[in-house]
Amino acid sequence: MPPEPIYVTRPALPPIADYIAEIEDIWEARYLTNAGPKHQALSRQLSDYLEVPHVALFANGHLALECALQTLDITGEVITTPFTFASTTLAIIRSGATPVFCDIDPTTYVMDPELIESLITDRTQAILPVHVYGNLCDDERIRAIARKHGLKVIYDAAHTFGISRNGVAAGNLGDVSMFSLHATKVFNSIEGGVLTFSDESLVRTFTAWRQFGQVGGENSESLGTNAKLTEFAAAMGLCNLRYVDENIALRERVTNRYRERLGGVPGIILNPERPGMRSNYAYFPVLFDSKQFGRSRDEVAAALARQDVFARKYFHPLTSQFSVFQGRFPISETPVAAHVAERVLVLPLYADLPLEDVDRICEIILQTP
Ligand code: T4K
Repeated sequence: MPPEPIYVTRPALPPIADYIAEIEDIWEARYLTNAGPKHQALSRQLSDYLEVPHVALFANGHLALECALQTLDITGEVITTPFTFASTTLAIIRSGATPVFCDIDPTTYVMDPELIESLITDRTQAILPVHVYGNLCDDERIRAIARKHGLKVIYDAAHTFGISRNGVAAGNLGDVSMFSLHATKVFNSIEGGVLTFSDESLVRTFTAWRQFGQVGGENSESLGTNAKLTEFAAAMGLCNLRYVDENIALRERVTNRYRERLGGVPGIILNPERPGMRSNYAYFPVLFDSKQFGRSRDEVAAALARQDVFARKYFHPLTSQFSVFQGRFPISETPVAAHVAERVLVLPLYADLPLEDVDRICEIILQTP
């Protein structure tokens, strides 16, 4: 029998008995959505787990990001990164603001803070960096720049569930952070998103936005939308949260195996290990330098695909190069991001990926003709 295909990720699911037990309450309560008991329980548990003062839950991470931008009235320029998933850039533009693309650091792939000030104009209102692959941005520098110029900092923390650095949890960085609870993430509620923040007044603002601008009653106090997390999604979150630490430990095992097999190979560049950081092992990005390794990223990806291993080119193309923008954002303005996007490949990584499969994947990579 040929081996089963291996995808870049495989969602974490709890034992099915856990989920059935959890959703039995929904039949009792007949409360299916609109911030019911499961939603409220998940909010409390996530605020504890993420070690943040406040959370607001959403139907998905993308709408959570749109909520942050729209309720903070960000309609001018937003300094951001093109080395990210579509959502980050689309949220800015769909909210009526203008992205200004900043280049990235060549080793961690997050926004290079040295370059931010040169991009600030009198129209700049916010900085929206991404902790890409769970590599935390230089928040101290970014916040100092933001304070000096009166800007908001909204983090796309979609990849950062459970991460902390020197005891500070990721959700406490910036004014607001967005976590994705999508099926493909370290922790999922099938679909889902979270905003974390310390300003208590935003609880009402965010809650209203996700339900048509209404907080009880029939009046809309803002131009909100419908972005509510259902009780079934919240129930999945409650179940998965019981196993997330175990899953992260299993992901660490897989990550270590990749590091053992691929570390030190000329032309294969791994993300640096992160001292002082509690990691979540969300992604395993690898950069292929074809001059040294002898084969390009695309050749390696094709060799893997021939063996039914589907690694992904996250993030290629850069969001600034999407066809919808019709060349509006020159790639020459972010040369490091352009370089990384041409060479990066994200390898399969999930809690129950057998180590023998990791070995096989590494063999295919190393033997790529
Ligand atoms: N900001 C950043 C930086 C993000 O990375 C994301 C999401 C967001 C914002 C937005 O958050 P959400 O609105 O999504 O909460 C996937 C995810 O759909 C997306 O959530 C994620 N980033 C992105 C990095 O990856 P695709 O288009 O690659 O998904 P797809 O369907 O190709 O899935 C990848 C692989 O996972 C498949 O080959 C098979 C496997 N898979 C996927 C699903 C959905 C399964 O085995 N089971 C499944 O149910 O975007």
